[in-house]
Amino acid sequence: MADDLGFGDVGAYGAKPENVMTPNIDKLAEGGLKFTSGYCSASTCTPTRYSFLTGTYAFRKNNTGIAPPNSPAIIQPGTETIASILKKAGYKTAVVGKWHLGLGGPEGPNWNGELKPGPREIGFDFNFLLPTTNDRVPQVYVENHRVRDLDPNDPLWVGQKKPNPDHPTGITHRNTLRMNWNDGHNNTIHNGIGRIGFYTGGHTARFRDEDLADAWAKQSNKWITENKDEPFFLFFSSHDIHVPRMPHVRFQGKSGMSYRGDAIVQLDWNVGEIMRTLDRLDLTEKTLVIFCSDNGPVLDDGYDDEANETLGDHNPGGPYSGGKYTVREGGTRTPFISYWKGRIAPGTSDKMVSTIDLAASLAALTGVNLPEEGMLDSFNVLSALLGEKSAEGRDHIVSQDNGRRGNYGLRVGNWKLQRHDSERMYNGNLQMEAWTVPQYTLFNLTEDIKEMNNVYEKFPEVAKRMKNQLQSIIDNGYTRK
Ligand code: NG6
Ligand code: CA
Repeated sequence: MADDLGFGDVGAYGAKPENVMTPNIDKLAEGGLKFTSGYCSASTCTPTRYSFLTGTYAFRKNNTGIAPPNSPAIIQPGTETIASILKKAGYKTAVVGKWHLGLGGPEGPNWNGELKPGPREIGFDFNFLLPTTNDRVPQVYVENHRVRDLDPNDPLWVGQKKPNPDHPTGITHRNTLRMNWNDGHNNTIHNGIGRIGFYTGGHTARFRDEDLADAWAKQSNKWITENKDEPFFLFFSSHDIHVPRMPHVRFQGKSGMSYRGDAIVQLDWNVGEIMRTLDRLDLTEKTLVIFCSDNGPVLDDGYDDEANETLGDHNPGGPYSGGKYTVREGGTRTPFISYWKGRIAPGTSDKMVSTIDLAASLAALTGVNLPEEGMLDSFNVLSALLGEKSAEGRDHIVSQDNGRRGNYGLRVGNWKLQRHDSERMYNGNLQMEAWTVPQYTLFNLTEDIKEMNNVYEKFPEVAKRMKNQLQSIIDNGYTRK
């Protein structure tokens, strides 16, 4: 799962080689099934990841907006997840990379002690994590229940307020930054970059932004190798191409764009590393690989990294409008590829599938029953993922932007309803401006792929039907039959 990667950000989905090259991801698309209606469930990170793991839409649960640095665990122990399901089927399970779903009990993470509950309490045998996002503090790895390489004599403190009046911040020490901020990201400075939130201590545990991708490759390759003789499930959760975009020096300047493009090259390398490991272990024909993203693209996400200025003719959202934070197609329709050498015939699929469906689909693949009380919105789209003749995708998909009182999108066939409950609505230009719209808008994607022409008044029957459908999806509390 990539982070903030848009529909048009990879070669197989239309990115031009002079802007960015993604040979490893393209290889998956060429040798596997490239979905044109592959979705994630939200246009921000935490709700998509919540739904991906639990198989339930995040808007059903309070408090599933973008998680802050000291967020307690959002998914409670005892909740069935894609990992616990696969564990039941005898799989070894791991998550490597960005978590952003909180750690610890109601009081939040105990950074110097045991960080639980966390992934291990909801079905993962092993975790090696970046706790939230790398623009949020702290810059440390969490390996199983502990911060890795933490020196007990230099305890790690994480908080929302300045720990002391002299604590250097992105405001007081702005001239020392190597990447300037333009919105938020002006609290504690680490590695020359201002962050969201404050922290002190834990110096031996801190990493450099430039080394994240290498750490993910090392840990996932090691874990795959250790578990090669058993069935395994790896949730590989790259931080690329989220801000701060600070790729390793060997990837800097490797795209025709700024660090946003270089981070895509780095992500592609990470994908290649995993595929090379599978090849080396002779596992490629025994492994289903899914490539996806957690939300659509954003250019300027709070740092001056020239993503806008160097964009040229690159289209991060492909043909779609909107992106991260929006309920337009660009917010949740992303690259989505299923690859299984020898099992999935290469091709393109227009079946509607979502990251939220992976739980039910992998349960079907491994012969596990879904819990009666959970995975309320996960559909078994295995036949579509495998590209079988009888393939069935979804007949509808709901998207959301962030927390509970936010905005929704509902796609049924080629009709798209948007519902705006929040006062703030981001516009379609990947800019973070407030935009006022009617509460409901309706679009015909067949002739209006960019959702520009509101036909809500013109098609009152469709509008009414979809409005009611969305309302009952919310009220019923589930969509899985
Ligand atoms: C926003 C941050 C943005 C990003 C986002 C979460 C500011 C001004 N913006 O609040 O930079 O971190 O949260 O992104 O601080 S996500 O992909 O994890 O949802
Ligand atoms: Ca994201």
